[in-house]
Amino acid sequence: MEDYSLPKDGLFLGFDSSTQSLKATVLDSNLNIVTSETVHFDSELPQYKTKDGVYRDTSVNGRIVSPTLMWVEAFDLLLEKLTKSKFDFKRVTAVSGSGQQHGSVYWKNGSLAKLASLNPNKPLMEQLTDAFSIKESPIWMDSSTTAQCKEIETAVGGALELSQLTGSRAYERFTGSQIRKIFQTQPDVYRETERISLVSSFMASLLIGAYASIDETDGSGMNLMDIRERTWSKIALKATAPGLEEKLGKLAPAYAVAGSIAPYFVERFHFNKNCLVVQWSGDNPNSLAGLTLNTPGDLAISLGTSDTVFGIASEPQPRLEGHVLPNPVDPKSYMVMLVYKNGSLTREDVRNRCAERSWDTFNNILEQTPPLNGGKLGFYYKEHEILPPLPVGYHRYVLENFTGSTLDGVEEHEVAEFDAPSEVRGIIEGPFLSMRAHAERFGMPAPPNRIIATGGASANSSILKSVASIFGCDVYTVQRSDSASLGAALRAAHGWLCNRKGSFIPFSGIYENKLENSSVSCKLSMPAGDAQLLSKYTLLMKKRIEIEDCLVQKLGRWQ
Ligand code: 5FX
Repeated sequence: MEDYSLPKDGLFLGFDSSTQSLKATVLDSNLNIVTSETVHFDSELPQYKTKDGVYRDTSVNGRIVSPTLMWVEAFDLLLEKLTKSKFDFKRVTAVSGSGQQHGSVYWKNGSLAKLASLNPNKPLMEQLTDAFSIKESPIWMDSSTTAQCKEIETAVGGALELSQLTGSRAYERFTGSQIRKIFQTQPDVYRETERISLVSSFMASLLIGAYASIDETDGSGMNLMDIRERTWSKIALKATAPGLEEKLGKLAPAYAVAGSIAPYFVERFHFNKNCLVVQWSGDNPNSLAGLTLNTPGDLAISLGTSDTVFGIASEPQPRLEGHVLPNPVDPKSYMVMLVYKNGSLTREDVRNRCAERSWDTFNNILEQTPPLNGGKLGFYYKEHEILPPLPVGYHRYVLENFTGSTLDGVEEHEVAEFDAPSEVRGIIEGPFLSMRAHAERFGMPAPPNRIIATGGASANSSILKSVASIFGCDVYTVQRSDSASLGAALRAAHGWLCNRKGSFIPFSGIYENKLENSSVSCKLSMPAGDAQLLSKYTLLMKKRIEIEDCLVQKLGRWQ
């Protein structure tokens, strides 16, 4: 019997550097949460003047960035908050973290030296003001690189070829096209950059006082990594920008140790000098770990700023839609994922317009409107959507003669508006029908074994009821909606164990016998809806995807 025990008094610290906030979650050796803390960018760092953590540049179509230094200052503030709450940093055995995927940071020539000699008497922000060649990091919401995406796909032989090579076709938010745009439009800045980090490896770099590797899982969100070999792809590098491999550094598995904690943190916050920093990874991969997803057929739906659907696959076939990533907690399998840009901010828009800005009112309306919405289908894109690739705009259709038993004779016509109750149901049913349709097209099992819901909106049982009816399976929730930082804390423990053993150990090793009573257990929240309703939703979904395909033909960014 292997010994997978964690040090009895040890703590495992997981961060989550997300679009709107920076969070920390701390687990003890029984995997119970001992403390958590958050810094909300807009309200706690108002000097950066972000809205939802970002700048939407109205002068350039689709450019969305965040100030890199804000992330550094948020880190200073979060650690100060933990200090004020008398958090005992000495007990932290290992740290890891989660970063919003795809966002990139550009370190100016000479910054490694700065990182390696941080003065513990000063905050990080003061010492890194001048460390970045680009002050505003492009993030996952950006959609300004359509031209570069096309160039990259053409150079590697087409969209499907790129997807088979890197796990995804070219996407505007993926780091490769972002880097290419910088190389093309600001060649001097590109030349002055000695290292390009992802948000995840950037934050890990701060903790180790040196450049941390990009982990293989988050690395697959760049259109630059060969998904099977887990190495930088020469063809993709060449298609993106010259001299890039050197600026990216090496890749590392997500369970590897990035380094020991830098003296800066030992002296300033009294971390133990033996505290290990485990590779940081992307937010969705960390959520997969935090939800303890381990069976193919389990599906996770994360309802946050972006909505994502993900699961595990052993032999995935990358396609034109969706993404394949290495599984962050199992080197043999993969993670498959669908991403929607219009998540919580778009739901809030409808709530504000149609439900008196109140979730209670919204839920009452949702409960009182009939499933299938009388054949009304809404497509709500407050932001340029990723899946499908459609521009900003709301489209509403009414299906004539829709009874739910056949699509024969069912015709749709577009309308300018829905009444408020139909709009409320429309913003819930529409996106979930789309998720189900794309998940099935991508080869995810239908119906899933079960769905584990996470993210802010997973606390809303009226919404979960629709999920259970539309997907036709039981929906589970976790006690905490911050699965990304929780997953990071679990990965910190896992990475520490792998390091002790000197090789990879199964992720389940860390939670064996502990899952039931720990903070990471999940519970059944909503049983599957009835079978008759499910078959009606199946027809509605088919109609929806037909209309969606027409919208893409007419308005899609790739046309
Ligand atoms: C994943 O591909 C995405 O673009 C988003 O889910 C971001 O990771 C959100 F942070």
